[in-house]
Amino acid sequence: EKTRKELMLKASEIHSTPHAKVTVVGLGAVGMAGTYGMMIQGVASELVLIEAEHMTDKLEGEVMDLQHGMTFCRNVNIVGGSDYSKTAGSKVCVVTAGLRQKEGQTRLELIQGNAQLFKKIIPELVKYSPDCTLIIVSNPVDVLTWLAWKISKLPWQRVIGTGTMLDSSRFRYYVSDKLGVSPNSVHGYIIGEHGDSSVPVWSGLNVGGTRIVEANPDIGTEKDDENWNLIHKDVVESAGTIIKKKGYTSWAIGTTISHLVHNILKNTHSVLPLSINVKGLYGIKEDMFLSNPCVIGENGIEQIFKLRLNAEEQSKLQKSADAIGEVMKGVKL
Ligand code: 6V0
Repeated sequence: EKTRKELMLKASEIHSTPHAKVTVVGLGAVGMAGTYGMMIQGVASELVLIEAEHMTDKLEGEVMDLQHGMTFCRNVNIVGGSDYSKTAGSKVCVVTAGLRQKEGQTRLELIQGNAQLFKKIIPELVKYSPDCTLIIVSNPVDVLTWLAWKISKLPWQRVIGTGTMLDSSRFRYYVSDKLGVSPNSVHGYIIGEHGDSSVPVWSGLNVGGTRIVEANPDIGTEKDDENWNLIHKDVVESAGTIIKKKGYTSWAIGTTISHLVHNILKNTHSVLPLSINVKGLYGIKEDMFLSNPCVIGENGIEQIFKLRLNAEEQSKLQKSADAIGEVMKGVKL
């Protein structure tokens, strides 16, 4: 303090109000990759990291390690703890806490343990940041986003699952690799469950202003002698393959989180496939969260695209909704 006074004259009292403040709950592989993405891409001005109490050493180690790189990043303040009062006034809260799949396990099998965790975490987040947008990453993401919406009592537009944003990115990558173009020049969506029953919308896949189905009418079907449908198989199996090889997935979901939070804080109105309440869409009658392309902005979901699905896509989407519905039935609110 003495040295500071020697160096500088105080010109005003500092009243800090939260600006682009983002909370991340759960500092495992996914939470850390998302945090690191946001830090190096200059997405947030304040990052608050929350871990379970028995993980204090891990939390403090991670926070210190990130802080020591702040010199080379755009301005961001990073703090951590297990006390939710630190999260007050967050614009976006990202939940990545919870169990992850073991080799051979499906995402839907994680529900009981992670639902219990959400009953503790979500009320704390909403208590301190009642105006936040909640982003759910933990699996099974569609069912947990629905649960987070129910627990939080926030408007559904502000409770969003990353859903098939990751699956669609994998899809675009594999298509781009086959065509020799950049992944961000490929426009295509995977919708439905983030998981085994996801639905690739081959009918809308386009590159360079051209729908690929017009060049290959059999694309995505068994009839196609180029087997483009294997791309969707690769997408579905990619988490399992990566988990088998390195134990967990992190970098792609980390950049997904960072990109999504950027689009919310910067109010970009970008179109992203996200897990949202689709009641009333495609003949779905009850509250249910699954992925569909949406327009996203600073207050959450702004518009929902009405995809012109062909009969096969529509029937696959119904099956995906049924798979999610089955798991929802087992969750006690
Ligand atoms: P991990 O590395 O085991 O990390 C989970 C973290 O959550 C651990 O550090 C725990 O200590 C922490 N945690 C547990 N309880 C609490 C609590 N009460 N408060 C705060 N933190 C807590 O798992 P990983 O990071 O690999 O995965 C996290 C979740 O993300 C899992 O459910 C994955 O299945 C899911 N993923 C979702 C993806 C998606 O596309 N939606 C992609 C990848 C993983």
